[in-house]
Amino acid sequence: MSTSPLADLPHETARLLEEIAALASLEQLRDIEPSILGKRSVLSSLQKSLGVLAPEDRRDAGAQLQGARRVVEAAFEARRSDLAALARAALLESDRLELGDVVVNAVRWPASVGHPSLVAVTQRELEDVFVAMGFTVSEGPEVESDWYNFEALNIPPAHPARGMWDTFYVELGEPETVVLRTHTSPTQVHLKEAAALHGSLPIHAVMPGRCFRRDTPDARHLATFHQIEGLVVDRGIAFSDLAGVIETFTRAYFGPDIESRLRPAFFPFTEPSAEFEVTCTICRGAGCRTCSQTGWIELGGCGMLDPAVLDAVGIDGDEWSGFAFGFGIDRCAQMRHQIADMRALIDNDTRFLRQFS
Ligand code: FA5
Repeated sequence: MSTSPLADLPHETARLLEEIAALASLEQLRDIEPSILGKRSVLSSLQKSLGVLAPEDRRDAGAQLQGARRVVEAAFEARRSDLAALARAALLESDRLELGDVVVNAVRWPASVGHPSLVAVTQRELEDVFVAMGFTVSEGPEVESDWYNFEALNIPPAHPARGMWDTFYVELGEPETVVLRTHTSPTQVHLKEAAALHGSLPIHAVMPGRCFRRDTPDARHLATFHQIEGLVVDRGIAFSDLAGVIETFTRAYFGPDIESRLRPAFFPFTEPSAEFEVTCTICRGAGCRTCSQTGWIELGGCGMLDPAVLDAVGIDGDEWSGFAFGFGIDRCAQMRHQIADMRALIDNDTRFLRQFS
């Protein structure tokens, strides 16, 4: 008489249960899973061996094997959750703080209540400078549609100039139609639209706010930073008006010792366009790591409004003209306070922060 293929099943089941009980970590459990429950496991090869049985014996043997498999699977899952609980407990234990790990300072009075960040202070100072020059202050949304951030600024989809702004997209609506604004320029669009709608031209406004770019942080860049946008829409505005505003701003904010210059540049929404630079205050123009050895730091872009961006919001470009600018607030703070690396602004090192309280 031939022996049943399942003669060893009780013994094999007991062996598997012992093996499972002996598992000491989730890694071991993961490693051993294929040999206990997988295609090459003892249980699977026993399953294959049932083919030699007569059909009426095969059903009983199949049920017996299924029963054994369920026991092994249940033991395996129970061990998995025990080991997971042990791993969690070990992690909590290793993270536990001992009394000596925490230094509790007796509260001294008056307790420190913190202070506005250097960037917030700088933003207020810049607003003050422009308000003194007759500008109003407006704010716009940080999440924008593609139209406000790009299209209304003369940057249609797939335009190569989009490469100038490495954009974070928000998962809303059609793919790549909602963005975290890459600059404050979309706020100009909101202002121009509202003025066209309400017939409230001219505009002399600045618009500060937070911007976002997929820029790798370095000595002069952060992924979340701040700009202050300027917009003038009026009759008979010339480039000399723009240059005059920038010159007045530089003297008011940085004082007479800082040299500034405008260099020709390209922005799709202004023509002509320029970059506004100041002497690097870290090296006083000699060249250093902060200014990439150039002696100059770019603070912003500016230019005369392209008539196409006035048309886009329904303002008659024959009657109205103007200029716009966008300065980095963090950059202004960096140059004014000679901060060699902009990342210090977000490191939260209290020794650094305390200097600006
Ligand atoms: C612009 O963003 C244009 N919107 C400026 C503009 C407005 C031009 C109106 C013409 C008319 P740009 O990408 O060069 O341009 O940025 C302007 C300034 O923002 C930079 O000079 C810099 O001071 C600041 N800036 C830009 N990217 C970063 C960043 N990743 N981190 C910190 N500051 C930044």
